[in-house]
Amino acid sequence: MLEYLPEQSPDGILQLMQQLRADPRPHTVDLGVGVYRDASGNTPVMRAVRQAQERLNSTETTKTYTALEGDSAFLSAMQTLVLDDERGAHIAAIATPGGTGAVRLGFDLVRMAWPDARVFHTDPTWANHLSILAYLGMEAVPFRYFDAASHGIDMDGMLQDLAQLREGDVVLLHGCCHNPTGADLNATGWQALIRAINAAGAVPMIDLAYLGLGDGIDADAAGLRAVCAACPEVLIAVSCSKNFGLYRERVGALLVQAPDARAQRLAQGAMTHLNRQTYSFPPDHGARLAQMVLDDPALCRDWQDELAEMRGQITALRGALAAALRARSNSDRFDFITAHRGMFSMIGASPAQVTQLREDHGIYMTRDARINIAGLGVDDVPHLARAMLDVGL
Ligand code: PLP
Ligand code: TYF
Repeated sequence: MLEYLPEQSPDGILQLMQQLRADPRPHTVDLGVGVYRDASGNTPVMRAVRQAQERLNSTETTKTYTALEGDSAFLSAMQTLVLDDERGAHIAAIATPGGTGAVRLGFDLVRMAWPDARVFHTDPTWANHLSILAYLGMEAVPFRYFDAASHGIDMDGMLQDLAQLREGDVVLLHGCCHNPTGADLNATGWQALIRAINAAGAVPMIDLAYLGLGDGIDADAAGLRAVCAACPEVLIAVSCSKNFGLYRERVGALLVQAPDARAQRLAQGAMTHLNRQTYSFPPDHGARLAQMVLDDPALCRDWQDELAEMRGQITALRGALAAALRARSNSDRFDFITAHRGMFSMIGASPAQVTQLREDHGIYMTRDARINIAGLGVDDVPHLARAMLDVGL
């Protein structure tokens, strides 16, 4: 039977990493995969996470199964972190393996509830959103979002395209730190989006993979909290990979806001069922570490401090790169880099320029010219600025 399997196209981001590892040049710059790196190029275990891990090691008495929906203390901690509200909203929640698990099961839930739902997504969006939707046989509809000329958001185009929404369609949004563009909605943009969604009776689904890496936890969550205040039903796919540095532990959660107690019960039942059908119990070790950090005031403060340091380093690199480009180009046409948020910016290079940056300058980025700002060492900034102008940007 195996010979009947279709060939799969590889993940472009991970393929790029392999290509970089095979590059014999002594100095290369890895701006590919979205992983935070500190000034010495290291992706650290965060201090509070390490402490929680030591505490867990010495106090853990069992590894027996948790619950199908995941550990309840973890789910409460996620809900408090993300929503921070006292509205008594009806929230159903499951722990998932990473944010990707939450995205996947979120789509599954939509399909169970409303088989004809179309998923409207920003153009562009994270490639895995599209491959998961294709795998599930769900219809993906792009809507205009990124304006290549201004490197900001095409509000008029976005609202025109969202006028096509029908009841039961889903609008997939990035909570903050848009991947791949770096362009986020402002408060006015979120309100316009909410009006378009509610006018159609559509359902927002928010992918939240970079909470705290833009402007801070509350600022980064403001858009999605406004959505939750205004829309009866909301799906939120949370990842703890980047903001807790827990990448390989696979920590995430799917939070679903329901309009009433009955819908909450149905959603909780379906979500628990999806965990059971997919892998039974979600992984617990990393989730417990995140929960211990969030529930211990001292650890939580230290985590927030370290997260602020990470965010500060990204902001500083954005400022340094924009300044270097401003000086070299004698123009402000690269200032958009400081307006973007999170790890990524799309710098507008053509595929040919992306190739030239790699071949002539050893600078690796994805084909869509997305750079991971956190991949830059301080010494790489002038090199990148020079190379960008050299290839004609
Ligand atoms: N969504 C987006 C937009 C991402 O960039 C990522 C990646 O890191 C994820 C979801 C999920 O990541 P993970 O499954 O590693 O938690
Ligand atoms: O976009 C990124 O680089 C991150 C990390 O299949 C990632 O989201 C990349 C590829 C992938 C899963 C995660």
